[in-house]
Amino acid sequence: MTTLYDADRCPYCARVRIALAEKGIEYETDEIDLDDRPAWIYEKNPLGRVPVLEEDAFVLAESAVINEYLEERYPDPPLWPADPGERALARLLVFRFDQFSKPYCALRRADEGAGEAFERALGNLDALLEGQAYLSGREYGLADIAYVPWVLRARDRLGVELTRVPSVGQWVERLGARPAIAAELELVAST
Ligand SMILES: N[C@@H](CCC(=O)N[C@@H](CS)C(=O)NCC(=O)O)C(=O)O
Repeated sequence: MTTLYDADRCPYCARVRIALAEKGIEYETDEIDLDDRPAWIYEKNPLGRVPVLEEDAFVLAESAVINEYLEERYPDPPLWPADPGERALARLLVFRFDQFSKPYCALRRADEGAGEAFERALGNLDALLEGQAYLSGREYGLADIAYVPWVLRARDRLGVELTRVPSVGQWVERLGARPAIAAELELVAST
């Protein structure tokens, strides 16, 4: 059995929830209270963070690594582009995710100048999405899954308007048609 140590409000967990749903993998969820974490979670992940994926004795942390694992273990449907160059560029986006998450966290903290910095970060995504339908390239995939949880939370929880980044807005609309993303949208609305 596959178990996901999960937290509804966590966007890193959302990455894994979405990948599991896209691949049609059955799993159990163990919801972790992030404000009162059980001590045993440190046995699963020494950093004490979620998500953690468990399959019998196999335990794996780090959302980007978990999703790479899921892609290799369950190759259908593929969530990386077939073209090596396109795949490398999509991986680069995931690798450099801090450039997006840092301005997002600053915005959540309401740091000075955070609104402008986050607009710039969104603007970078917008420029990319003007030339390609998905962050992963020509097809939807793991780079989209890596970023969309934060974009949904920025829009629906932090009141960030996507009108100034129309390509991002259209990308979110396109993604929202997918059941895996629609389920995440519902979760964001309900938590
Ligand atoms: N790099 C990790 C980050 C995971 C993470 O920061 N999870 C948060 C919840 S959204 C957490 O567990 N926070 C508890 C802590 O940092 O102690 C990943 O990609 O899985």
